[in-house]
Amino acid sequence: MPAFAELIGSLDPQARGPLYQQLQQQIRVAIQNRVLAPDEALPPERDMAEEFAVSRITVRKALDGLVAEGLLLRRQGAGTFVASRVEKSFSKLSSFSEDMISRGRTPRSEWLQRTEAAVTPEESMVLGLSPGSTVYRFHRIRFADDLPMALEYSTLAGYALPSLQAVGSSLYEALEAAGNRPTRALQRLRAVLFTPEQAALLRVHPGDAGLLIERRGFLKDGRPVEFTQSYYRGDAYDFVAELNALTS
Ligand code: 16G
Repeated sequence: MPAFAELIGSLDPQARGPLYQQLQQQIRVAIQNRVLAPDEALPPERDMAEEFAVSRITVRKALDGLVAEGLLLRRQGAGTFVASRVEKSFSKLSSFSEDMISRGRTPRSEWLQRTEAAVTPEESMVLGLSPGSTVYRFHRIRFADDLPMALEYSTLAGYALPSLQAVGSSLYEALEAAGNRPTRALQRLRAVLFTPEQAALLRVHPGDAGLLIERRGFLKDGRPVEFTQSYYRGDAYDFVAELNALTS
């Protein structure tokens, strides 16, 4: 295996700008060009410091920035790895938690809002509920390990859950326990640019690209149960769909 500095190129002490930025840029380019592959481990910080003839503080600063950008991940006790994009199938009605667990990532959420309220006119149209019905609203930042992946704004028909507290870490787990997990869904997808507020929550830059996916989930008997707007980081997800030829 070639030395890391050989792989990504050594630093130029004559170049302008701080060394940590140079190192950062070289790692960034190596990730973009797949010289460093998804899930690949980086050498320990002290080895990198030695190889590039810089201090460990410089290495740490360079890596910290790339971790914050979502290009690298730190796993407790295991080291620093190149983050992989998550490939999500468009034909499976899976939950965020299931998607992450099946890829060896640990799902986690931070609550932005969790409320029980009377349905708004818009929600009543989308969920087919009569005015005055109860809905539950769950607004979350969704993380894979420590990386924010998506903002999710879900509205659930009140009949589908026993209470607001029934939802722990997974919405679909709670719906399944209540016998109300959707069995069919309609989705639409559109490109968005993140607002400053969204960007701050997802640790990206305002104006960065994202994907808005709206899902309307239905029960077996046809009743709509879920309406969710998910704003996924454009740099974290690949959506994959299998297409069949038209049959005449
Ligand atoms: C996914 C679904 C979302 C659902 C959530 C439940 C898409 C585009 N959206 O993010 O509609 O509410 O999973 O996840 O896939 P949970 O069970 O982990 O809370």
